[in-house]
Amino acid sequence: MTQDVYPVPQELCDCTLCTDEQYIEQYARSIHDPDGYWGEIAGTFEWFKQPTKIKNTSFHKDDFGIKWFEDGELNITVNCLDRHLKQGRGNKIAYIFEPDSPRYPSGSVTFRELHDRTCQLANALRQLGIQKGDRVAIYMPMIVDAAVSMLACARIGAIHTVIFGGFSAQSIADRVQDAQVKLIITADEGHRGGKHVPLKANVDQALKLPGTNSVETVLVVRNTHAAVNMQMPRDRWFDEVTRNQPVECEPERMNAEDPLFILYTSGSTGKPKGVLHTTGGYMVYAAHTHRMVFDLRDDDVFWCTADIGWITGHSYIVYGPLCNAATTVLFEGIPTYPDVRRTWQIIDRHRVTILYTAPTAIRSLMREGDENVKLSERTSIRLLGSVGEPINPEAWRWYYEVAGDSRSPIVDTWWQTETGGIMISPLPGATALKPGSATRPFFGIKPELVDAEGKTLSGATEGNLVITDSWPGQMRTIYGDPQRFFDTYFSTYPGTYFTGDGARRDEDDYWWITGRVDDVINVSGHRIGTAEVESALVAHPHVAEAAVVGFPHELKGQGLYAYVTLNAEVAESDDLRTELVKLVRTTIGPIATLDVIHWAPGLPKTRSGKIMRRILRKIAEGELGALGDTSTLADPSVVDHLVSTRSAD
Ligand code: 6R9
Repeated sequence: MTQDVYPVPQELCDCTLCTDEQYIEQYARSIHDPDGYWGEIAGTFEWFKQPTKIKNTSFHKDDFGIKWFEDGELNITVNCLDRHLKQGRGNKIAYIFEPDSPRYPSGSVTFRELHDRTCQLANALRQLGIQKGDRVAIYMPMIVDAAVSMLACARIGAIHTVIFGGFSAQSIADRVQDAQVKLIITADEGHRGGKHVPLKANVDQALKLPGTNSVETVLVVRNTHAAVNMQMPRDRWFDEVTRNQPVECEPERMNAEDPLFILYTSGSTGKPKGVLHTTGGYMVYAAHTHRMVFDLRDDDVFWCTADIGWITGHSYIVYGPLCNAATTVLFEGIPTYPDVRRTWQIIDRHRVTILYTAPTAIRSLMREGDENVKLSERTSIRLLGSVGEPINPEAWRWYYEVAGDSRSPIVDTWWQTETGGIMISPLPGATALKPGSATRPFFGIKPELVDAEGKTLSGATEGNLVITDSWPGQMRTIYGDPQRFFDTYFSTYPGTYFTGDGARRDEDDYWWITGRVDDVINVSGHRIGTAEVESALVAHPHVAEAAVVGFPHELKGQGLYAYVTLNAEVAESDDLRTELVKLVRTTIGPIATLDVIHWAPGLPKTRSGKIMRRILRKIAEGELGALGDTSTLADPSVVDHLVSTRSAD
């Protein structure tokens, strides 16, 4: 445990959106008078009809429901685009585009141009028969047209579901089927780290899989200009359908509680769930957190390195920054291409003032040594951010001292796909920092710790992290499965939202997130459900059974450790090992790369047949002396075997 405290720099105290005193006062108000607090914030946005009802929420079974601003009407793209044009900011740069290869020139798009491109695509989508409520999938590289695609859907009230460009054909098909997607927007190929990603070919393959015939149209952006198969009349070129469209498009009038998007994320059981966010609450929360947590100024150049396929990209590359009229860097590539200096070069080239990235990226840059960083100036940087997984104090200090020259505060932001925006984080002008702590709750957020029985814990202690009341950015349901929504999040500790994370609260009421307490593994900041990996493994004809757990990994935070039981008469071999690793990668995507396969003639199970993951986790972690009670196992000798074969694997 670290006792280091980094106070708020003096110069920030004088020019910040929120001082410590203001935080304490406004936080108290946001908790005691959420209607007053959020009503005021909502009033700073543009609505067709201002909401008069602010909060109407209950986490209890009998009257369960989550509604914010329920009689308000708006279109989020009016707030992201039109509003700024009206205020004379049409020529401000919305996106600075940095291509995968630094040999190509970077580009930029103003709010006016972004508005026009959004309207053109929105008109084209309407012409292709897309209406309010229809689902549109977006499977794109990190290019401006990806943001344009999201905005065009929102313009006409279509519900977008962005599928990360690293996902496989099978993952695309699963999502298309679950959301009954009508149209897909993709590109011929993506560029990533000097390689070409065959996006259109993956879509073609996905649409051959069963359950995908809801798709009527595939729009294809010409990005690398590679030759791709176009299946007429299903496939249409993006530039051809948008080229002659007017640059104005009547925004759809949306109720605040109308869906904005679905984003699939892994849970502890079954297939990924479609997290559904609605329009009004999500907008207010994404924009307000972005402004306050990054202490935003008009001349900031904000760079969030996430992919738009994740919630971080949705909230802090697209909706939050655009609502705040911020200038954002959109980077097509990866931090280590063509070499490890790239991140720092981009910062200098575009005079980035705020860098928001993930601990896994920080650790991999840290490993390359300080010299590579020191070749750059980084004098533009004034604030650093971290998201996606717990940041270890060592990486925190390196980020602070080397990347930030001990000048810029770090906001360690804890939140989730389900929460829509940042939940626990320092505010740079208000909060003294402790390396590794996400510090204090954002306005309106009431975290608590409970023990396994659901008893509320007080004082400095550790437990399961729950949130006891609703906030505007909260997800509203799992698409098509409201019962699963309730069961997953509100039934474990009745009356509260269960995050799936564990946390510690220290003597200063600072929060320290300790990681997932459920069967979700956080690999390089990406959530992977053990159940998904296991079902990919058992699909192999030679595999009888599989159990997957996480284990500490130096770079990725957590790695994937699979125990695999083969069918009788099948021999263990390195070829089979390679085949299984490949199988999981092609079923889910390259983010699901197994680090260890441990052949297990048997798995430790209770007498009722439940796999004892706690024991498997301990073996994977190498904590062989701390296996705990194994007496309830149906066959304790299974554990001895796994322990004795561990190092051999
Ligand atoms: C935004 C995002 C959510 C899970 C979450 C937690 C972990 C995210 C964190 C963090 C410690 C932080 N997590 N931020 N853990 N400190 N600052 O990452 O969403 O992909 O849904 O992941 O990530 O375990 O529950 P998502």
